[in-house]
Amino acid sequence: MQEAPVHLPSENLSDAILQQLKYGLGKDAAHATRTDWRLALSLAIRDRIVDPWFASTRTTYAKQGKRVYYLSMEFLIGRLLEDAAVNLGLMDEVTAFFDERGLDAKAVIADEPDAALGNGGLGRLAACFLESMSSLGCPAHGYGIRYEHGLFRQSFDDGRQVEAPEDWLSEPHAWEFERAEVEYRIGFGGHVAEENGQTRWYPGEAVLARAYDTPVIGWKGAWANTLRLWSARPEQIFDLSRFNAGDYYGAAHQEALARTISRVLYPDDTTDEGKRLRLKQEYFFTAASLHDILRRFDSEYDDLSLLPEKVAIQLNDTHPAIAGPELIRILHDERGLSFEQAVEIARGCLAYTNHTLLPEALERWSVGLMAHLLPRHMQIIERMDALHAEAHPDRHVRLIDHGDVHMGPLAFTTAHRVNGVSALHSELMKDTVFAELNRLHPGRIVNQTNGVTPRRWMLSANPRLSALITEAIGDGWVGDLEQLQQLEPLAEDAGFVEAFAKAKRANKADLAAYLGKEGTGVDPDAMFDVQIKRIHEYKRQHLNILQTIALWQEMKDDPKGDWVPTLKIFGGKAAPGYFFAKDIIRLINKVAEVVNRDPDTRHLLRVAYPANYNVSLAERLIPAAEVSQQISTAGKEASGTGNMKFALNGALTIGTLDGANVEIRELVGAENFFLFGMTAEEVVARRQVEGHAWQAISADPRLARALEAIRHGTFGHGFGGIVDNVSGPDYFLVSSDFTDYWRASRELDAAYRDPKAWTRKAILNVARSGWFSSDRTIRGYMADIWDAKALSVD
Ligand code: T68
Repeated sequence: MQEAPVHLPSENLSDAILQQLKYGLGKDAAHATRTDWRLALSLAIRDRIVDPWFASTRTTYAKQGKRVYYLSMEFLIGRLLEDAAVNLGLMDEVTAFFDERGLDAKAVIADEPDAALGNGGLGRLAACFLESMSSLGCPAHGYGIRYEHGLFRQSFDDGRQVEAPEDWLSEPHAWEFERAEVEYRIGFGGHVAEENGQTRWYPGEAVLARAYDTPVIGWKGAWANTLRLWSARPEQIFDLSRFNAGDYYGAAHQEALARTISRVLYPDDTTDEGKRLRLKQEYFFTAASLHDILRRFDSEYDDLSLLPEKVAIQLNDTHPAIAGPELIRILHDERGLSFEQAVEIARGCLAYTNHTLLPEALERWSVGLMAHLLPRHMQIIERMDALHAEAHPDRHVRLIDHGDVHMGPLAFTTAHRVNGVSALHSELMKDTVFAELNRLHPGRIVNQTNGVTPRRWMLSANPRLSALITEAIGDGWVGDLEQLQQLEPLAEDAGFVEAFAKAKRANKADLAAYLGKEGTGVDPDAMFDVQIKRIHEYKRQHLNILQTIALWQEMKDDPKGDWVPTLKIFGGKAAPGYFFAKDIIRLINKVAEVVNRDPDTRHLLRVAYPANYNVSLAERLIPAAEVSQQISTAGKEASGTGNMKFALNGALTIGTLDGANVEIRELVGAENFFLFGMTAEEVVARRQVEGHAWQAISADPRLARALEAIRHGTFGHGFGGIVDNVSGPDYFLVSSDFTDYWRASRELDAAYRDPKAWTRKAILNVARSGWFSSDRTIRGYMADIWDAKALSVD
């Protein structure tokens, strides 16, 4: 934790940085390290956020605005310094300051640890939403957990993923303010008693949740919201009597146990193991957030029926779904409302976003565990289940089924709106997992297609293209991304086409230099083809690597052929317990080893897999990408947001009709998108075909040969599981989609051979991607779900 600055911040940024270095950090400029400079800069910039932050809070109180609370287990915020400097318009001054001292501003900014408090898309979406809510002036708080260790650090050992703990808090964290006075007691276990007709829960143990606030400044610094993260602490620091008796371990036991709750981010993006601790984490941050929300509400209003008018609580997936029973418990048990009133008010406040239809990722908790950890909540869930069954006697939806509490249906029934994250996904929700609930509650499911913040994913990440766009159409696009449409006519302007291609080429050269340092020699003129995301069978990195093997084999047959030199880039982590995904990682690395050193083809094909993919690496890769791989089995990727970042940065997508790919293709135009593969409906039908994988392999000699090479050990051994899977059950239809994927890939190569036509397509992708701004998404939530109004500081 950083001490508060002791001096008033200087108006002049240079002076402010020097003041912070001296008085905030106690360092002399002559001896400052890069980290000292980074911290001094961060503190100087943080000082500039405080006034707009206070002003935003005062405005919300004064105007009695409705507040939005975004509850999320994950906020994948990455680095904060550049976001803040960019949004405050300070980047030029920052660069000049370090230039003058012979220091590289970029390196200073890159010194910040990447806050990886999330696994993937869900956590990054929450971070983009925070930024957009601030940029739009939507009064909001993000609530989550201050994990001591974020997502594990990935390295490779002989191609295998190795996980090491991540340690972002080992250095001082310049952005947060610890709020020692904001602390809530969070109980677990114990028993429930009836007293004078009132039900009371007496927890058997408790921890304290302490608040840490990070201000989130919006575009042009006009508004700032708060990200409040909870850290777990013991009620009693340590047991002095045990300590004095020489039992040092025993004395520290309680503390260690309590702190475990906010120790690590759960490293899975599909399944939930480690049940007990995970459920504790979920209740811990949800309960602390609700206490905080109600405390703030009570300070302004004294009529609980106003809650839905003044408070919107968004549940980011079901991880905070215990908010329903907890809010009902507080309103009914502690505040004396009738159960029905409590349910109605809670539902008026709550809304739930679903991010997956994968059955294994839908949360459920055993009744035994729930009753043990949260006995009163279990009773409330039983009562809600009974009420729901009573209201709809001929229906089968149960909140409790086969001894499990189903968090999806629980969230659904305690929310007034439920949303999917792309048009296709929202429709599939109505047809599949929530079909019956949708019939019972028509109109409750709405769609809000995801978006990404243009400040980070264009303005900061791609300064070259940003400058070019601003030169062409002015800078209005940063706050209103649909203005990119004005670029359309420039796709026919030879000068602009050339400048655009030059910017992309320079971004590629930067990335080539970076990857070169990482050990992969790279030709910046090759086609940069990128697949970055969590490693998962449904995302089908194995389809991509199979096609890469087949391509390599054909190149070897005919090295003088008219091939497009290609660099295949992969990035992503696998859940530590997901062994199939880890095999895919090792296969990619082994293919890279073989292909990259093959003298016949190394001028034609390279494979790069930089380790430890994270937000900062994405910011390097996306601006340099020319091809965006979005190849999930149709019906499985809820939306995707990487797909939007690529299109916005002028990469052309090769993809299936899945998630937001559908909307991207509609907007950028079918002729500027390389479509392949089965539709979601065809996927369902294909699975019914007996021996579908074998049929596909028999019909495609390229696929058969690629699989044969793997089986015969061309890339080492231990890949039988992958080969057996894609030639046997092949649930994700890798084999059945292979032939069409090959066709689309070669069409893409053909298109790449005409650089001007390719660049035109790339420009049209940029010009037509404005709709994918998270500003648009947040406006949708404000209008359709939260009924919240934007405010501005007068
Ligand atoms: C992603 N989900 C979707 N989940 O897969 C992606 N899950 O299509 C979508 O674009 C994105 O959400 C945003 O809507 C996830 O990222 C998780 O990370 C996750 C984490 C823990 C448990 C389950």
